[in-house]
Amino acid sequence: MPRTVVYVLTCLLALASGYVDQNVRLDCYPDPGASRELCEQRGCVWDPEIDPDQNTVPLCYFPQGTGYSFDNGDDPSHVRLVKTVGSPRNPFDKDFETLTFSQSYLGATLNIKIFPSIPRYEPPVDLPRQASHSSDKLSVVLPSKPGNFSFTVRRQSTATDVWDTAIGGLLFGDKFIQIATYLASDKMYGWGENTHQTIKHDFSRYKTWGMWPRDQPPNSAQDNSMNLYGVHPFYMGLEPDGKAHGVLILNGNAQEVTTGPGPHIIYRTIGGLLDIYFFPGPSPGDVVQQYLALIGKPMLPAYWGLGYQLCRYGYKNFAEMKSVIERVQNAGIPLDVPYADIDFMDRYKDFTIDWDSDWKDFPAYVDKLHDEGLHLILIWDPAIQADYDPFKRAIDSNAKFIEWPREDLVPHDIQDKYPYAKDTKVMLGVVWPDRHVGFPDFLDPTNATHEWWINEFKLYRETIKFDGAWIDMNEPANFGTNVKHPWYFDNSDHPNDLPLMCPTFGPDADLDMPGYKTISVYQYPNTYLASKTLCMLAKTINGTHNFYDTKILYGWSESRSTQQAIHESTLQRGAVISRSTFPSSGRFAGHWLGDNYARWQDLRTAIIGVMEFNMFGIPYVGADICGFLGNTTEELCLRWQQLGAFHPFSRNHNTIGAIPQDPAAWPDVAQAAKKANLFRYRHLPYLFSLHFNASLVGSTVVRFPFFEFAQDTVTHTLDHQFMWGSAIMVIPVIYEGATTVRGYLPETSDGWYSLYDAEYGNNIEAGFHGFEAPTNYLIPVFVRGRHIIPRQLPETTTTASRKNPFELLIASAPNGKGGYEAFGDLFWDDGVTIVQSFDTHNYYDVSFAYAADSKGAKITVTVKKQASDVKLPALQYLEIFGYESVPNFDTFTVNGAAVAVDLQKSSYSPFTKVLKIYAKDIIPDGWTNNTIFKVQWTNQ
Ligand code: MIG
Repeated sequence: MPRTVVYVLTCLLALASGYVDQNVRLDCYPDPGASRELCEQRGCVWDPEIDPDQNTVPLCYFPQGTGYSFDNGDDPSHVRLVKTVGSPRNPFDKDFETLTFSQSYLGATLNIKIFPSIPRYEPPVDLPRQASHSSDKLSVVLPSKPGNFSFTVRRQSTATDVWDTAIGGLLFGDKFIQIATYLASDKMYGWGENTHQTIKHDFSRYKTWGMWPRDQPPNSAQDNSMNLYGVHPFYMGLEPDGKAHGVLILNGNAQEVTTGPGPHIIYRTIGGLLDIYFFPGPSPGDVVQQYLALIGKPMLPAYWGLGYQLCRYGYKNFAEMKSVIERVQNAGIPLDVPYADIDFMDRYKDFTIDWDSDWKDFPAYVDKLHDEGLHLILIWDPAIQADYDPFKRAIDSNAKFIEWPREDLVPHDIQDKYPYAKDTKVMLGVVWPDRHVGFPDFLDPTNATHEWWINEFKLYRETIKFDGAWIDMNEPANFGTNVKHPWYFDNSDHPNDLPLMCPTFGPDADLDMPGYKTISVYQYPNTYLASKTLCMLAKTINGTHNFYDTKILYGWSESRSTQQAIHESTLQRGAVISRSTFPSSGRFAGHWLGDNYARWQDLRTAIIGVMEFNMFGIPYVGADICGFLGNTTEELCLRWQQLGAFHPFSRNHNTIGAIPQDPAAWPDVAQAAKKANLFRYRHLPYLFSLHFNASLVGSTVVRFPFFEFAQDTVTHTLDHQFMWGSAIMVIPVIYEGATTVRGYLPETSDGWYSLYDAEYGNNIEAGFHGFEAPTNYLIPVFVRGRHIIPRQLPETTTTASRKNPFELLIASAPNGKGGYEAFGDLFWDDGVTIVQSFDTHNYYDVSFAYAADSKGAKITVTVKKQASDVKLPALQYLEIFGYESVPNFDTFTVNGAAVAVDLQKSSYSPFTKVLKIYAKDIIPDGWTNNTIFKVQWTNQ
């Protein structure tokens, strides 16, 4: 037969059989147990050629034409969809026969919704939903002919389709919803919370990522897609020309996303509806700003919250905690926040102290720490033991707990042991305390739960003066759900409390055993949606909702109440970090990346995790320095201290039973940590300004390098270096035994200067380098030209360093007219006052502009906004990189008046081109005399 005939016949056959190319398939059997027979029963196509051990291609896939149809006579803002005749049925639920497709805008943000005619659950997250702005636009394009329904989301300026759902596969049942789309490129970043080995998703294969909060230590040593503590159904895409867009699917149920080589994605959820937001960018920073206009901008942590933090689980006693703090202080390592983990409590009950041990001395010690300018963060688990005062006060004040839906389901063998719970439907579970616990319903709309939680914080603060809160186990975690012999039965520190059992068969198992359970169940042996948590059929929001729908918001809602509790109990800004998060958690809390391992792989994935959470609107984030689980090593801990000094939330934390890993445990680690922390503390005015800006206008603090250099495609796959704002590039050491690190400085006319031990202040060419990185140097750090960084001499607490004189680091860049320039900003406030609103908040907003040429230089300092109750310490020092002429220090003036330069401390090197000018009171304390300060000098 002629080849063309063969080709035509093959195509016809393919159409008839529904054949789909291996690269663009939509899995019809994402659950376990596929076989040809079962596949065909679903109306799907079975591919006998694929070897599942060699290949990730779906064996059983939806035929072409799966989905809904439409009639294009409709109003395009509300299109009626009808299930396509002959389309396979939803394998897991009954499809709604008709759906509505709607589109609208929130400023520049496009919102597409797909939903049936009956009301559907939408997560009650009360988002600010402010209109966004963009120089570009994304529009919806519908097919010109009636028939199979699909839509594209098209960028107006370039006609790039960022989504094209012509791939088909739309399904919509009560507990199984699916949508699939082609993407504009394979450059996709985000989705969470998962461990990503690379910043960019890998589209060379099919891979499914789970999103469902779980008390699950990340495992970085192995390629996996485990669902971790929080859920972030958000990604950023880079188009072929480097333009960026973002997509949020706002859904509150167990969900997952599959990436495939199309490049395409398949998104599945088991509840709610499809509520999809498209952010047009066109820069990555624009996308984040547009995203945060919708979900809310991050909280501003207290200034001390940016100090170094030291924690461990399993201090043997208070004496040990005290001695560790003292040895870290004695080593001269900056330290602001020591913690105690659950060890100090009376049998792990919140709001208690173990008075029968030496922890009785803890509260007095905290007062002493305060006198020294340190602050304290304590841990709270959400679960409250059912037989002590906080629980009784909750019941008495009508606070709500997660409950059984009906009295006849309550297990009385457990309930009746607890007089306060006996006549309630509170769903009792098991966590660290010795006896059963209830889980406060922080979504309770009556406010009684919120008020009770705040009141407990206030009462407790009469005992111990904490300043911030670490909220753990809020997925929420419950031990041993549906397990007859849970792990704690064999634990010497936990009694054998009867575990929580959820209905897994019969009419009450609808929610606990839905048709499709997502990869967050399928990837673990003997697992349910309720594993490690509460039963799906439990009731929340004062009995109106199922835990099946609201579990995702548990950490979010606890964060909201806890931020308020910290504010009301301390009357200060404080800081909260939460293990479980959801879009908009950043408004209330930061995050740590959970129970990582003390392994090099985990150090590497931490770099990625911190950049991702910044993109998710939670910039106050870090990983446990030196690693939590397992024993660290001296070298790993040293490198991690060096890296962690650049993470916004910078905390060394260790698990029970592991060897000590405070930085003073080894002299070399102590030296490295001291050096790295002193660098951090010196640059805190910049780091704080980045946080301030993030809260004020919506931005990131730590950034993927591609945020700044989207046109430089090398940055699109840089996995292990990151930026502080737009100005500082950090290239950490990530391999054992390394004394150099291969790193990349993006191509830019701004130029780069070294900020670390090797070639400090020198101009460094763009491109790949093997940077020197011995353990006694800082890790390689560079400042980008055209930027000005405010800094301060460091001290060993932020309380002290805040009082030191200011400095400006000026990294100059050619201005294109034969001269040089640089710009920067500083935000400053008292560091502790609660930010009710930036309109009324007391803060400094200062901008810096530098200009130089062969004749001389000028720095214009503009105090755009001045706080009335805070004094900005004097500006005394200027350090300029890339200064090309020999200055004449005698000509130094501020606003026309001569100011004496301290010639002992000032210098210029024509070789390194570093100029240092020290003068007492370049700008005196308060920066108050003027709103503009002109600092000038001429050259020789
Ligand atoms: O079941 O409080 O992620 O940071 O040290 C473990 C003890 C409970 C888990 C947290 C970890 C903390 C630990 N907690």
